[in-house]
Amino acid sequence: MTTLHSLTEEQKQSYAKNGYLIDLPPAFNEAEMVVLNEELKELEKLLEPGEKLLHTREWHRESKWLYDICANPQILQYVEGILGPNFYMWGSQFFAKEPRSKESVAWHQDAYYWTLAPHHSVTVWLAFTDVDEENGAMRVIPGTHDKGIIKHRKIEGDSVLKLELEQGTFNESDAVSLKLKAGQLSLHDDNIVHGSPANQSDRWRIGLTIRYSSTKVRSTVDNPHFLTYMMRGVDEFKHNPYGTIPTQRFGRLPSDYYADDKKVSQPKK
Ligand SMILES: O=C(O)CCC(=O)C(=O)O
Repeated sequence: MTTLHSLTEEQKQSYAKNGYLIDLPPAFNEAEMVVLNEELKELEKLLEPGEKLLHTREWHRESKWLYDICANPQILQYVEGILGPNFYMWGSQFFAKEPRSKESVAWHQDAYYWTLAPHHSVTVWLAFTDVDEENGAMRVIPGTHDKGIIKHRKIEGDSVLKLELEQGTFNESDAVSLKLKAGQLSLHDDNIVHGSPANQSDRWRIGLTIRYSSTKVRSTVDNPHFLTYMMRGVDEFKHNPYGTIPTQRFGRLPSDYYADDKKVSQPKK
């Protein structure tokens, strides 16, 4: 059995100060990433016409392959360094940009979208391809995670998210690009200001986001779509309902699963 890497005190302090962390030993090696990228094609076969990888939100509920990635021991070891011993996973979604895609992700804070309290959630962004400035790596504004929630406004255009932070509410020149090799991951706080530009390269840019929260975090609305999976420790609070671990290797949620999103305010991106 391979030894798991834990976050060092220095790394924990850096996360607390900046709201994100990179430069960690990879969760998956090169050979494993080749296999995972092949297997991803099986998941893609389940997409319906007009859908893309972004539409895989929460498919870990129907796909054991995806669930197992979310429950990967090395990933959980890093998350434990941020959230402590008791936490669950509730969200997953691919963010992919094909070569030369104009699609961007507008500057935003995850917590603006999510009806969760208190503030103690972390996202793992697992690189399926190498990501850098040219192919549209995620960018963060260090230190914005502890400045509270900023107002967002509705937008149209090339961003896959239709809300963005109002101009002048943060300093874009402070942005840091989260450059990763396939198999590496970044961690980011749900309040940090982040987004990503278009893919200007001839390469794909694919990442899997996985959302984890401390067991003290609960959904602040009655939301049938919010299902949690204990990943480590004990659930002392039992605030949230549990999901069922899937048995089939590749499966998907129905395409109309989130059709009533407008009725229930709920974690969504
Ligand atoms: O992959 C991206 O560009 C954006 C992902 C994102 O917004 C997130 O993980 O919260």
